[in-house]
Amino acid sequence: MKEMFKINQFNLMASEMIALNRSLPDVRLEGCKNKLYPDNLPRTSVVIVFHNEAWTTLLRTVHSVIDRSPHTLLEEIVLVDDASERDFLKQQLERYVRKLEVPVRVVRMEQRSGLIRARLKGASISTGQVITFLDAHCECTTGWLEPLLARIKQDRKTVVCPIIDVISDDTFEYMAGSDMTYGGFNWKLNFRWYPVPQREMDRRKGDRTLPVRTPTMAGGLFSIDRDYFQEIGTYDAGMDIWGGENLEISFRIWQCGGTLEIVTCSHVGHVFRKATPYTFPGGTGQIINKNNRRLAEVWMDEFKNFFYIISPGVTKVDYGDITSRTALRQKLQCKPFSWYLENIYPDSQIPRHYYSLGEIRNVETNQCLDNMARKENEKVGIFNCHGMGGNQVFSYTANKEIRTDDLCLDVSKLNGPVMMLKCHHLKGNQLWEYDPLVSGRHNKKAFSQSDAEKLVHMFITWTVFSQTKTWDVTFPSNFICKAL
Ligand code: UD2
Ligand code: MN
Repeated sequence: MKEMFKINQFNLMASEMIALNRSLPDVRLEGCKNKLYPDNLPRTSVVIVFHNEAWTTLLRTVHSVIDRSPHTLLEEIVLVDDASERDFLKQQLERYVRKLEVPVRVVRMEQRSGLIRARLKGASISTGQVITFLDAHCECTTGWLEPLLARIKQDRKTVVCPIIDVISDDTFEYMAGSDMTYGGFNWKLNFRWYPVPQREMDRRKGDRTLPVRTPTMAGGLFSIDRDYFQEIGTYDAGMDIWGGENLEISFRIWQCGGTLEIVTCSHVGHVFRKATPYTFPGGTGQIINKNNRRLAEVWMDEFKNFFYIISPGVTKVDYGDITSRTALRQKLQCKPFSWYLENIYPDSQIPRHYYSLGEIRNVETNQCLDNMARKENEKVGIFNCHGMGGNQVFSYTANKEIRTDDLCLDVSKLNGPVMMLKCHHLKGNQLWEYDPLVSGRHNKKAFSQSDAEKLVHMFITWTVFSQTKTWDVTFPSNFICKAL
């Protein structure tokens, strides 16, 4: 079992013991089970790209689509082989799918191209009015398709994702995903799930069966109107192998006038893995950084600096030519990233309003605040400044937090210690006041230097439940916050 696990980074032995058409629990909310949808929904092509996928997971994906979708709504299934090296994925696969009761086409990339260009290929040869993308290790559950298509029929500029349930990489047990999480991202441009905020619950008047507007999509599972996919510029074909395309298309949809939603009545399972089983020709980090740079350069305006400053080294990676993508943004007259942060993702880790982004340095000792292992519930550290961003980057936000990514400086007890805790947006222990009088008292030298370098001064008072205290406990007294 352990040997086989390495092949795909999931329990292949378990997968092989499970039927390709196994039953699954109906995990939908009760209110979803008897919803009615129009008869004349648009038909979809289902595009599944794969590189060296296991036979059983790939075919279980295909069977679950066929078994749990009304065939009147299924135009075809398109399997795009991204230059796999396994024999069983060649003729054996073609022979197998020929017998299935829904047309399944197999197309092959001539060389390893990555999931982005493979999906573009699949989309270009497919013919359905809607295109539905799935990873190659998914299982669709009862009623997954109708709510997705119905939403697109209502509004062709709405791009829809199902709730992604978890298929255990160890036991293949099927576990319902939550309708109370939606997609976001952090300063490193990693996609992350976060709790659906209250404003979005309110907008739906508490009805959890209504779609959730989500700032980003996970990437693998979504449906989109074919013409709309064209109109908003499909994918960035300059992105390689894996990564970045999910945030890129999410930003693009929102900034260019579309809507991105999680349709909570639709559930599709996915095998989440802890490691990637396949190679990244050219180096994993290089490729992901390149893709992320392309999306940051095209879509994020000045907010790309949060990414650059926290990920030292990223800026050394060449991101190629982006002129066609910036031209697209121009042509579609897309809104600025600040609009997206303000209106679509106000709970973002990247603050829309901030005064300073950089290190917090003691000019006398040349030591900097450092959040060490970027761990929650750790005391904030003080180390020699390295000027490389990463753990020594903080921003002072309009909410008066001193934050790095999703962690905030927090003093819960009188006289410290100062901890890094998850930002809670409630001010209180995470509210930092800038008081020039107090900082002036501490160090005049800092100010004389500051004029030349546009230093933002020190924040040394804190407010706990509206009581302001001067803070002279854990920090050296004369820190300054300086833009890197
Ligand atoms: C997530 C997405 C995935 C994609 C990725 C970011 C979900 C459930 N999955 O990662 O779809 O958006 O984030 O890029 O939202 N593949 C190829 N060629 C390659 C590499 C991968 O065809 O060079 C295929 C692979 O076989 C799979 C799909 O692309 O079917 C996605 O890859 P993954 O499963 O390794 O990505 P995942 O789920 O970790
Ligand atoms: Mn996957």
